[in-house]
Amino acid sequence: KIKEKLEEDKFTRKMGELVTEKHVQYILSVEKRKDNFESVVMEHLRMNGAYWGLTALDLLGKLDTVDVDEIVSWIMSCQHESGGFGGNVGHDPHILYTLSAVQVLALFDKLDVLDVDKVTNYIFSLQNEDGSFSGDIWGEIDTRFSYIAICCLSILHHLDKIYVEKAVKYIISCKNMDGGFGCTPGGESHAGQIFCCVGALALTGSLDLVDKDLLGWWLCERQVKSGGLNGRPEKLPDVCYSWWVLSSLIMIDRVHWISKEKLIKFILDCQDTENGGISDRPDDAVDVFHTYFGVAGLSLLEYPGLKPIDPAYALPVDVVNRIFFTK
Ligand code: GRG
Ligand code: ZN
Repeated sequence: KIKEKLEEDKFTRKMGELVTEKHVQYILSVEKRKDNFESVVMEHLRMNGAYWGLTALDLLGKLDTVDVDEIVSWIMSCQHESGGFGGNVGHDPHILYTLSAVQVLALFDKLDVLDVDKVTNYIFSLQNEDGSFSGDIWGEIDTRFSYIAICCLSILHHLDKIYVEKAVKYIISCKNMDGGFGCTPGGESHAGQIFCCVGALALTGSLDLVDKDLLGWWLCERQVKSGGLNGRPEKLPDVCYSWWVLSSLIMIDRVHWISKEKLIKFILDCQDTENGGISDRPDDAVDVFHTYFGVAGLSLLEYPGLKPIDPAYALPVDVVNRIFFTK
């Protein structure tokens, strides 16, 4: 028994552990602080920040510590007459913030405050002739926006609003020889874009169009010596790829091709164990983005005490179940 206990202690010391309460405090404090450097830089991304912070809180089991009505009314005041949402009050609408707004409303079971036709018409207005999506009226095209359109419409039960077949065809036109995907046809494979393309294909039931062994091989090669994952060959590991790479590996059923234990250790090593928060790499400064993706990665790795997250919707599994099985 004593020997067993010693072994267990050695393991915990080696692995460290998730300082849940510190992360909850860190996320809540970032939400309140409006005058620090991070908040100033993040001002235009507030809607995305709200999704990262609140989803992390939910995974940590602490969503009940925030004021739901205040957040919901702030979200609705970010909606533009076109139906899309801006990053903050008075900002121009963009598909990026529209997904975050819909996801946060889903977290709180408040999707019924939306005028669904208005939001879905906005998304449809961004689909181009070749099936691709622009991010806003200025026209930038990227497979990120294809994922967002499909994820958003799927949450709202309105995939029928767009040309799904054309959308899938465009995503496949961004597939590369290495099995990965880029942001437009011919664009270099990048783990972030791979998440978007694999996620969109998963949500439209088109994963049979992916060469799972070839892509799985590219994705599992992202794990470096420290256990962390990078986003492309020869790049440094970064906690956020624990989401982009890992969720993709799960969707194509190849997650057993990396070492889960080493990745858990890498993420735990990126915590600020004193003040809370998770950084991109050990000893860097923490931020909400990496705190969310660290926690979400640990959730995908089935770390004890965390709610499970859905790899395609990037929402807690219980939220996704509520969307599809209760109404
Ligand atoms: C709901 C989770 C969720 C996402 C919404 C916005 C979006 C859809 C997806 C973004 C996908 C993406 C492109 C992620 C990559 C972000 C990132 C870390 C980019 C950094 O790229 P580089 O080239 O860094 O600057 P590296 O790591 O290659 O050195
Ligand atoms: Zn990162």
